[in-house]
Amino acid sequence: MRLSKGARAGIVLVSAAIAIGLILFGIFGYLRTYPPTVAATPSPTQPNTVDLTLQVEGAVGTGPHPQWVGWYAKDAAGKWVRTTIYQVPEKTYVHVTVYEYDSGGPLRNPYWGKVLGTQGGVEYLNGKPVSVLDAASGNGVAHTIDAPSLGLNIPVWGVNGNAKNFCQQGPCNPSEAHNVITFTFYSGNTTHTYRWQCFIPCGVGYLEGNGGPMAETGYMAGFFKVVA
Ligand SMILES: [Cu+2]
Repeated sequence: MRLSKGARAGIVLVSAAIAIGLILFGIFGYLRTYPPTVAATPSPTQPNTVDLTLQVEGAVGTGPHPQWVGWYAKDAAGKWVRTTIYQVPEKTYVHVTVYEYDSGGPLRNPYWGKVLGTQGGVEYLNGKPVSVLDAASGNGVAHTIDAPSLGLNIPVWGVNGNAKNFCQQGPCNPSEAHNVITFTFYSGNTTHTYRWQCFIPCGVGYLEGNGGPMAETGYMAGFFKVVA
């Protein structure tokens, strides 16, 4: 059977429309779920508390920009997921552990060295409580976790970039040079999505250090989703 010209044109047009629809569905589906959300897990020891475990490194090692600086979060199965979107319950204490593998330096604004918004006004740097970090000395500050609407400013102390076991590519592991920073904050009494970002212009190679990973969710910017 020979199809008429009109019928053939119709088949081509309908096929093209279906193909374009499928491509758009795929693209928007990807954008909706990227990067993924990792939920904090209930603390096995503390009441009304969830645990969130993160790591940050100079090169994430995976994804579209393996050389970019960025964060991972540990999911409920113990797998490291490259993301900056974290889900926590409302009216809950969030106990955060950060494994820090990147080198640091002086801060452009020393105020960012002050710990703000945590239980007791401190963070614990390798087990020791500190309320302010002097980034002009030692390894300096590598990154910060800032969620202004939660009042949170967490300076994260760097490692020596010349260390023999400096982690070159993520996800890193504790046999490589690192600091452990822990702190606890209250998630608040309402459901809300809070933006957070690193205040250190750590996008090396971009204008003033503020482009690239600094401008993209999943690297140096993300969200705390506070849910019911
Ligand atoms: Cu940073």
